Formats: sequence, C-alpha cells, structure tokens
Amino acid sequence: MSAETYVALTPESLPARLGGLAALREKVGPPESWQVREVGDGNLNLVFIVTGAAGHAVVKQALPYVRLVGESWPLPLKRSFFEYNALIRQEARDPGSVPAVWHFDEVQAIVVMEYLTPHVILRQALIAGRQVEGLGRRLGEFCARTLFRGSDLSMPAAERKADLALFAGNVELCDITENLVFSDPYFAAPMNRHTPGLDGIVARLRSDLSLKVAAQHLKMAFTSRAETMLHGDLHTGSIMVTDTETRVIDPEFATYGPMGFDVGMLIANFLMAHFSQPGHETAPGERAGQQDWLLSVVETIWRTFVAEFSHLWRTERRGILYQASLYEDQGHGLAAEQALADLIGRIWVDMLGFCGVEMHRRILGLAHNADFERIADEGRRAACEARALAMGRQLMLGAGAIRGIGAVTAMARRMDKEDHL
Ligand code: SR1
Ligand code: MG
Repeated sequence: MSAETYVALTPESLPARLGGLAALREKVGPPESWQVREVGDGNLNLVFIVTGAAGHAVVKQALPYVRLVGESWPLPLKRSFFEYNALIRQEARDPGSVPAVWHFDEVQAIVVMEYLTPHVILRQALIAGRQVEGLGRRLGEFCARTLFRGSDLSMPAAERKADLALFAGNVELCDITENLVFSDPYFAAPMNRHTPGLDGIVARLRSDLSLKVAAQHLKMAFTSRAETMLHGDLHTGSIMVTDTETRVIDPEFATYGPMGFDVGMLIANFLMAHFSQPGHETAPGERAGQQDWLLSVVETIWRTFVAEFSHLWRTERRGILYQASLYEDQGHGLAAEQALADLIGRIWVDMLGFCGVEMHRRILGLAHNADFERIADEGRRAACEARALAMGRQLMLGAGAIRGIGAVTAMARRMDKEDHL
C-alpha cells in the first residue's frame, strides 16, 4: 500500500490495499480468502472486520472528519497515532486489558489489531439485560494500573515528561472533550439536543449558577492537571465483553489529565445504565435485578480501584513523587499511608465531579447514550433521563460531602424512585 497519501478504505478496496501486509497475512491468511465488513458504529472512525482462511483481524481507520456529524467537522487523522500509542502503553501497564496491536500505519491512520470474538460492546449487553462476571473488578484494576503506572508515582521522570509532550499533541480530541463535556451542556450550544419532555429540568440546570461554576472548575482540572495518561473516553461503548471477559478499546482521546477522570466517566456510564433500565422493562420491576447488579459493579469498580492503587503505592512507588526515601526509608511508613489516604480522597472528589458532568453531557449535549436513546417512548425516556440529570447535579455540587461509594449507590437507588421531571 502506498504510504504517500491518505485514502479511506472500503470493504472492496481493503484486500488489494492491505493484502501485502505481513501482519495481516500471518493472522488472517492470504488476501484471496478475505471477507471484509465495515462495522463502525462509533462517532468517529471506520472499523473493518477482516475474516480469512487463518483467522480474523480488525482494521480501524480514522476518517478526516467526525463521522457522527460529517465532513463539515474536520478532525485530524493523527488521533490514530495517539490511539496506537495509548494501546501499547495500556497493554504494558495492564497486560491483557486491550486488544493486541499487530500493525500501525501513521499516514493511512490505520491500526490493525486483534478481533475480539465473541465479545460485544458492553453498552449493548447492558441494554439487553446481560451481566458479565468479574466486570467491576477488571475495570477497577484497569483504572488503577493504567492511572498509577502512567504517572509520576511510577514512571521514570524523563519517560513521563516525554509522554506528557507526546500526548499534549492530541489537541483536537481534547477540544471535543473540553467543549462537549464541560461547556456545551450548560448553555444552549448549537449541537445540543435533548428529549422534549426535559425542557423544564434543562432550563433549571442551565440557570443554576453554582453548577456552571462547578463545571468550569472541573474543566480547569481536566486541562491543567496532567497527573497521568488517561484513556480519555472510558464509557461502556469503549469496553468489549463476553460473559466472563472484559477488554478496553478505543483510547484515541488519550491525554494527560487528572486521575479521577477515567473512573468518573466510567462510573457515570454505569449509573446511566442503571437509570435507563426501567425504560427497557416490558413489565414493572423486570429489570430490578439488573439494576442491583449495575450498582454492585459501581461499588466494585471503586473498591477495586482503591485496593489496587493502594497495592501499587506500597509495592511500585518508584517515581519522583512521595519517594520511599522520604517516608519508609526514614521510618515514616505512616506518612506514606497518610499521603495515600489523602490522595485517594482527592481522586474521590474529582471522580464524583467528572461523573456528574458525564451524566449531564450524555443527555444534554451532542453525543448521547444508546442506553437512553433506545427507549422509544419519549415520556418514559425523559423520566429516566431526569433522574440521571438530578443525580449528576448532586454529584457535582455535593462531591465534598459524599462519604463513600455506598452513599453514591444509595443515592442512585433513592433517585430511581423519585420523579425529577
Ligand atoms: C464528536 S465526538 C462525540 C463523542 O464521541 C466520542 O466517543 C467521545 O465520547 C466524544 O465526546
Ligand atoms: Mg470511541
């Protein structure tokens, strides 16, 4: 394939263009045997599944624009470079957590990787009422390992500073997050949309001055606190599962940012899945068990995150921050424990705030969640979404006073019974 000019692939052109690629021939077989399907259902990219005599592969190619909106919104191809670099770092920091990468072509903005089968996108599984064994534990571990090991708590300083510079180039995808997550939901931005029955609560939220201030404090944390390499878009559409296995995909929004961001986004998406469940019921109470399970996943994610992060703190703290030479080596192990507790406390408060904004932007902004969108009856959808909006506000404004993940799930249970329209 010519490495000179970018050309978008099609299922028809792919075998001729990538047939010479050793990685693909080895994994999939000779190109004459290939069958190609385009299956991308995300907001940005082309995703092809290539099936051949010897196996399967995924070929993901960035488009020079936002797929969700069209060519009127150009988006640089280099996001593929950030995705590739994030994937190989996540694999090193939490082996087995992401698809294996087999090839990267920067000019064509292509990442060739392992086809996960029989995995499905977690969000679809949750909408269908499916459960996944070990999900919360695996996601909590992923967050702890990637966030700890991508930071100054762990990395050699020169390597970490080089990565900070590298991911600082992901300007346009950060710009999407900065606008779509932290600003647009809080005023009538041009691309926003919401379910018609929500007009009242939307007007109240947009005239809530404290909420606008809280959102911008969170935005400032996102833009200025380069604590660790984030996945950057860790929602249930960025996770693939079987009944027993969990993998994380799509880190093209990777950037350096605050430790609480990924965990907050992730937990927000489980809380939204929880609030959406009544909208998928064919009989009242049919999804009660699924709702309980979703909240148990929320608790497990946070508790596992804390346990694994604490374990890494005690066993792998080799970076320039909170050095053992300052604490343990001076006989001040207790100070290290105090610092750990303080840090987890700060991540907790950040996490709750980011969780709240994510719940708002998925209901008020451009990019909505299928969890709610699939509820055909607009009245039922609005009732579910209103509860999530109310909880998002509570998390953003009350973060400092919420004591423990059990208080968060209790709040979700209570609000699920309330009318917030
Ligand atoms: C224009 S992109 C909209 C959203 O899709 C991605 O998955 C990110 O969540 C982004 O905010
Ligand atoms: Mg994505």
